[in-house]
Parts: sequence; C-alpha cells; structure tokens
Amino acid sequence: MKSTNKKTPGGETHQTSDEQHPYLTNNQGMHISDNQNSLKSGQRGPVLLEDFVLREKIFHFDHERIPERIVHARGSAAHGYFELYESLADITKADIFQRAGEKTPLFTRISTVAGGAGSVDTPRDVRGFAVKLYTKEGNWDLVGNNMPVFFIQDAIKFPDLIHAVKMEANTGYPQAASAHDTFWDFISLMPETSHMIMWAMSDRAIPRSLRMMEGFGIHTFRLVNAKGKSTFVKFHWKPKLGLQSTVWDEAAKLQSADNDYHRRDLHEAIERGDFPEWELGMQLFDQRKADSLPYDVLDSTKLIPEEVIPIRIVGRMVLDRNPDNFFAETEQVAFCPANVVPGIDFTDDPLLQGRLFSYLDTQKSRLGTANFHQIPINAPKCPFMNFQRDGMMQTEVPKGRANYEPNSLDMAGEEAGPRECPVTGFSSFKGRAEEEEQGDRLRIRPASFADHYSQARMFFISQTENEQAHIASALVFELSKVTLAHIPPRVVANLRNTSEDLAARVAKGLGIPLPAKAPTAAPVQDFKPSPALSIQKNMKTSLQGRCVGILIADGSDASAIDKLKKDIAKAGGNCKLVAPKLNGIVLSDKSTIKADGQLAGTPSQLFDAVAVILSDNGTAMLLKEGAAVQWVMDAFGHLKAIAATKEAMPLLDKAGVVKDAGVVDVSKPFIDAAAKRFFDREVLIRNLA
Ligand code: HDE
Repeated sequence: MKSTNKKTPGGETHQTSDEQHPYLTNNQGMHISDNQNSLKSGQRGPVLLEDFVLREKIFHFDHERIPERIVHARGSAAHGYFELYESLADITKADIFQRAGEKTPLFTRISTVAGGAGSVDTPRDVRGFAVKLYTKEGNWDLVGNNMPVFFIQDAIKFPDLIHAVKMEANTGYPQAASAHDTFWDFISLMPETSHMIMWAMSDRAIPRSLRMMEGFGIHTFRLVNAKGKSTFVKFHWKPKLGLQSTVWDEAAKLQSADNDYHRRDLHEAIERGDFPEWELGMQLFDQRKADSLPYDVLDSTKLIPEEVIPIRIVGRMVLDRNPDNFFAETEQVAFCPANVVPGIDFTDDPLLQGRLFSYLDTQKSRLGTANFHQIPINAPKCPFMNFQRDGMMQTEVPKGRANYEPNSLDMAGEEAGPRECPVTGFSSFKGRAEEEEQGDRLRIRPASFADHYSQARMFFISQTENEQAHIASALVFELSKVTLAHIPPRVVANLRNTSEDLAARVAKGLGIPLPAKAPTAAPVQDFKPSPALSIQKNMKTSLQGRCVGILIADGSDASAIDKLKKDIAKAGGNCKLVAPKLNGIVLSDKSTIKADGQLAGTPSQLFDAVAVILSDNGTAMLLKEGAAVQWVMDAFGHLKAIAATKEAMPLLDKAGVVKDAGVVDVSKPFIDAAAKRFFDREVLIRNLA
C-alpha cells in the first residue's frame, strides 16, 4: 500500500500504512481506519457510545498509571549479569554460586525512598538497591539499600517511620525531604534510629551517581551447603568506580539543574558502553563468631565492620543494557526478599521477617493481580509451574484437567501436572538444637538490641573531619526546618550519647542551649573507628566514568579545546562543551562547532570538574553574564577542579575563585586534579557546623 499524507477539510493529517509503516490496530488486532476523529452522529455530533475504537483508546489511557510504590517510588533500572569468580560450593548449594565464570542474568533497580515517582533524583535520602537474579533455580531477589543499617529494628514500626518521613498528612508537603516536623518528631522519640541517622545525615545520602554507591543486603542472611551446614552472611556490592558524593549545596542545586540527574547518568553511561560494575562481597561467619560480637547480628541497626569480618569478593555485577520500556520493566518489576533459592535462607531478624510478608502483599495491590509474576520482567527464566490458576490478567493457558494435587488423572503424562521434589526443592534451614530457643510468646525487644549509640559513635569517629562537619551541618539544616520548638532539643539530647562534640556543634548551629543528655537503655561502648565507613577515605581518583564541563564561547582556543578533550578521553573520562549559544560557535581557528549544552541550562553542578577556555573577548562578554559567573563560582564552591586559560582569569576572579591545588592553568596537567574534590577548600567558603 502506498503511504499517503493527506489533509482533510478539518485540517488534521492522516498518515496511512505502507511498506515501512505497519497497520495501526486496536488491541484485538483490528485495523483502524481513522485515528483522528471519533464517531459522531452527523458532522457536529454528538459522539456515539458505539465508538469502540475511541472507548478502548481512552479507557487504556485512563489506566496508564498504576499505584506507585509507597516507598522507593522513584527508581531507575538496568539489565545486566552476575559473574561468579570462584565456586562457593563448600558454603552454599545455591546453583548461582557453584561454577566459577558462570553468568546469571539480572535486573537492578536503584531508587530513592521518600519521594513520589515524579520526584527529583538528588534529595538527601537513602537509596534502594534491589537486584533480581534470574538463576536456574528460580529468582533470587537481593533487596537492599545503599546503607548497611536501617532506621528501625522491628517491622512493626515501618509504617510509622514511612508515614513520618513522607509528606505530612495534612499539607501534602514536603516532597522527597526528611527536613520536616513529623520525621524529626519520630526520630527524636526512637533512639534506635541513632545509627541510621548518622548515615542519613552523612554524604552517603547525597551520592554523585548511582554508579558510585555501595549496596548492602543489610540483614544477616544464611547460606546453606549441600550437607545442610549454615553460614551467616552479610551481602555487599562494591562499586568499581569507588565511592563519590556531592556536597549538599550541589545536591540541592542539582534539583533545579536536572531532576533526572541520576537516571540520565546511569542511562547515558550504559548507552556509551561505560558499563557500571559492582563486585559482590560477603562477610561470612558462624554462630560462635556471631555470639562473640558486642552487638546482635539479628539487629538491622548494626553492621559488622569490614575490619572485624573481612569481605570476601566472590563475583561481579555488570549493568550492560538499558530497559527498552520504563513502565514495562522499571515500574512493573516486583522485588521480594522472600524470593530465595535453595542454599540461601533467612535469619530471625525481626525486620527481615516482616519484610517477608510485606512485599508479596504490596505487589498484589500495586500490580493489581496475583499474576504479577507472569509479567516478563518478573517471570523466572527457568520453567515454573504449579496448580495456582485463574485470577486477573491470567496470561497462561494451562492444559488438561489437573488443577489440584495429588491427582491420578494420568500418572505418566504431562496432564497430571508437576510434583514436589524433596531433593531439589527448597527446605527451610532447621536450626541446630543449641540455636533453638523455645520460650513464651512475647512482644518484646531482646536486651541484646538495646545499645542504640555505640555504632552511631563508631560511624561518626570513622569519618574525616570534613565529613564530620557535613554531618553536623546536615543536622543543623534539617532541624532548622523543624517548626515545633520541642523537637530539636530532644534530637540533640540523643545525639549527646553518640558524640558530645557533634551534639554541641548542632546545638550551636541551631542557637539553642545544650539539653540534658537522654537516658540510655544500655551502656555506650567504645568501638574502634572503621575507615571503610568513610567515603573520602575510599574515593578513587580516576576520571573513569566522570564528566568534565568545558565552558567556551566565540574566539575560544581551538587547539586547547582539542587537546583537553583528547586528554580527558585518554583518562577514561567524558566531557561536554557548554557555551552561551548552542550552535555556530566560531573558534580561534575560524572553525565552527556546536556545544553540548547552553550555558543557562547546563550549570556546573552537572560536572565533576570544569575547564574555562575563553578568549579576551569571550571573557569580557561572560563577565556580564550572571550564569557564567555562577557557573565558575559553583564549581569552586562544590570543591571541583577548575582549569582556565589566562584570558579567562578575570571571570575566575569575579567568581571569587582563590588559587589552590585544584585551580590550574589549562596548559598544565589537569587530569589528575579533575578526578578529585578539594575538601580542604571548604573552610574558605562555607561555615560548616
Ligand atoms: Fe522495603 N518495601 N520494607 N526495605 N524496600 C518496599 O515493596 C518494607 C526495608 C527496599 O526497586 C515495598 O515493591 C517493610 C529495608 C527496596 O522496587 C514494600 C520494611 C530495606 C525497595 C516494602 C521494609 C528495604 C523496597 C514498597 C520493614 C533494605 C524497592 C514497594 C520491615 C534492606 C524495590 C515494593 C524496588 C520496597 C516494605 C524495610 C529495601 C511496601 C515492611 C530494611 C530497595 O513492600
């Protein structure tokens, strides 16, 4: 059929099918003759109820949004694989951990917690880190976060925590922010949140990129080998690019610069073949070791420092394919910590136990049907069959009469249906006699969960001075948004148990007297610092996966731009040209180029380091451009390396740039500096608490 592009008397364009363009159909496959006009009675209506094409189209549109996740609503995801480095057959019988070099497909979704699906990517928040591994024995979901501990110890407090942190019930704001009354009211009344609050107020909560964060399974899980022997395990994902965060002012400004900053960063990295990678680490230990630790391994507000139980690296996860469709995959993916395979099992962590119920329930409500597991992103990649039948959106067409078991309809044939297998099937770890505690049925927290401050203190003292100042300043910022005067003193009273120094700094920052110390339920212990908990001590100074912004204008030095671009590419980094206009920039050699971003819409927050390559004329013009001055000022304020031509110096002066190791002449080596942040600079430009 020949394509026609025809206008009707009404003015609308009809594009009809041809060799390249298939037929437009309704959902029953019927070809549609007119996608522009509804069926009317006469030329001017009314529209007929009979118009099934219109009704189907609008009906489907009306249902395009499904209920968003109550938590972790905003997320970004990618496909990839897990590759095992060495067989773990001695520790677990899980098939995924048997053969070195074997790859298992997976889908990973990383999310914020508090905001709605349409909220921004860079609020101060915990990040979800959920991995669905499609193993040969069924799906294993490792549903964790980017912090190794959690706010609460018992699942029964989760609805309270989430109600408190999400926008307030009466006003509907603030969106995606913990800096408000109800959150801090709850926190101040729940000392078990002390450790997690340290993490949430630290730079871990404002990551530079989803590719530069760690992931943690949090709870203690169990691995069980073929002989039935159990080993406790804590799971870790270690990013190949190392850890990197933003500074708070930068994170806040990113919210206006690019709401999709993290989503775009992940997508673009995968598109250009710069595949994000994490190594899977395990802390493995037995009951005796668990009993010897001065905290309870079943308490999710506690971590085990890497220095106490080293992490064994067992494999890697590579994300190498973007989803084809955001809704079908990223939105509809349904994780569940109860999705395990033989060889991986649970512990009695009361937070984990509650989660085992919650996720199945939430998926049914969100995806509308008990058949959500049939959606391609959720379906196992190994055969799955049972006698569960029917229900909304049933997409399978089971054959035969047998929809129950036992049955004797056809003992030999396919029609009899599947049967259980005590050998390959999942059987829960039975426990050893000495582990089994049979007692009264109680609603109680064990005494071993009572120490809420020792690890909070350990976290604080493990940070660099600059990171400690960020935590203190974050607390001052958040508590300054609290309008009820009785709440901040209660938070500071708790903080005194974590660190007197921190509490005093926060009280000073708030301008309130130091309140009396809150009572503790258990003595605070002095743990050694754990350097692994600091970001700044674990950053990688590599340009790999990072992006340099180069500010240019008419007259900029073509060879300097060219050389810089080559140097950046050689170091494994990327760069983007930013200019006052997008097209037709005439360089020093009269060549014309196009920028990647226009100055007003491409602030320096979007980059890891910046270069300012301007001529005298270009500088003179940009000295009168607020966006250019702000561009440089923010790069300096966000502690980034700045390279500049001599001619651009007046712009740096106007932006208040003070020469330091991070400010270099563009002709000098810049690449080493570009991969770093200059934390020492911060005292010059910011009064941190
Ligand atoms: Fe979740 N959590 N959670 N959570 N969680 C959900 O399930 C819940 C907790 C985590 O990308 C929900 O599909 C309870 C800890 C991630 O789709 C829901 C408790 C950790 C994701 C739910 C917790 C997590 C969720 C909402 C207290 C880190 C997003 C939508 C016991 C180990 C997964 C959904 C994705 C999502 C319940 C605590 C991680 C309501 C009851 C601790 C990464 O089922």
